Amino acid sequence: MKRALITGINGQDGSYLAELLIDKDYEVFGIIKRNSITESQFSRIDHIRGKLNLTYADITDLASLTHMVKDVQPDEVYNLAAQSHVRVSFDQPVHTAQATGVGALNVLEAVRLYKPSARVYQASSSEMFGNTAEADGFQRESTVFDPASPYACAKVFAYHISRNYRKAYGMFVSNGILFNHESPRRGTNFVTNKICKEAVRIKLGLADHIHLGNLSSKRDWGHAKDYVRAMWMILQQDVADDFVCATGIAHSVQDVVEYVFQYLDLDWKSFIRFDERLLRPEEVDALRGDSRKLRSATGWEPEYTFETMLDEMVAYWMTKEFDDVKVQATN
Ligand code: G4F
Repeated sequence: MKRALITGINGQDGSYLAELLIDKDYEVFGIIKRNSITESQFSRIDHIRGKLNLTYADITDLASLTHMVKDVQPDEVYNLAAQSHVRVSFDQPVHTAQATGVGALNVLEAVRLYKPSARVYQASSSEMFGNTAEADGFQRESTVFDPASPYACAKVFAYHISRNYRKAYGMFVSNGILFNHESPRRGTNFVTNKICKEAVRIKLGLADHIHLGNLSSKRDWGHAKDYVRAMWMILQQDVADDFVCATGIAHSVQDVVEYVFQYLDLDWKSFIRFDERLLRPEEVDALRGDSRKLRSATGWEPEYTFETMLDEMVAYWMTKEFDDVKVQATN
C-alpha cells in the first residue's frame, strides 16, 4: 500500500484528493491545523474520517512536520496547506508569507531530512502570473511571473524553492500551477461559492442582496475534483516537472452572477450591490491557462464544464439547511 501525506487535508482540494487516494488504495495521512471550532475542522472530511490518519501539525511548525514525515515515511507528499485567500493576504501579509511561502520550504526540508525519496507535489497558483499573459492571451509554464498580492509573492517563493530542491538535491518535486478551481466544498468567501450560496438564499427569501467587488475580472474556472486528479497524475510521471492545469476558457465574475441568477430565474441586477471593501489593492484582471503540456504528458482532461460546475454548486445549496450566518462582509 502506498502512503500519501496531505497538508491541508481538510480543505476543498485536500478532501477531494483524500477521496481519490483512498479509492486508489493509498494509506492516507493528513495534518490538521488546530482551531477552536473543532466541528469546522472536519466538515469536509467527516464522511471519510475513519479511513484517514490525522495528526495535529502546522506547516509553519517545522518540528511538527519533521515528526510526521519521520513517522509516516510517505511515498507521496501533497502540500496543499496555505493561507489561500488573495484579498486576506493584504490584511495578513506576514502570516501569508510564513504559511504559504516558508510553509512550503518547511515541507521540503522535512522531506529532505527524513524521506528524501518521497515525491512532493507543491500547490502552485495561477496568481503567480499576475497581470502578465502571452500575446495569445494565455498563461503557460514559460510565462513570466508578476505576482500582484502577498499571497502570489509567497506562492512564487514556494514555486522556486521547490525547483531549487529538485535541482540541488535531486528530489522529485513537481509544481502544479493550478488555475481557479471550485466546487460545493469551496469556502464561501471565494467569489463563485459566495454567489451560489447567497443567490440561493435570495431565492429562498433569506436574503435580499449580495455585496460584491470587481465584476469585470476574468478567471479560468474548473472543478476541484478534476484538478486533484491532475495533482495525482503529476506525481506519477517518470520525471519531476512543472505543469499548468486549466480549462483554457475564461469567464468574468459577472458571467458567474448572470449564469447563477438565470439558473434560479432571478434578475441579477436587482440583487447585486457594489462594496469597495471587496476590491483588492492590486487586482489580477484576467487569467486563462494553456494546459497542453499537462494534457499531452498525462492525458488529463476536465470532466466538468463551467456550467456543470455551477449547476452542481447551486444544487448543493438548494438542499442545504441554512443557519443564517452571513458571509463575512469583507471577504
Ligand atoms: O474567488 P476569488 O477570491 O479567487 P482568486 O482571488 O482568483 O484566488 C483563487 O484562485 C487562485 C488561483 O488562481 C488561488 F491561488 C487562490 O488561492 C484562490 O483559490 O476571486 C476571484 C475574482 C477576483 O478578481 C476578485 O476581485 O473575484 C473578484 N471578486 C469580486 N467580488 C470577489 C468578490 N472575490 C471575493 N473573494 N469576494 C467578493 O465578494
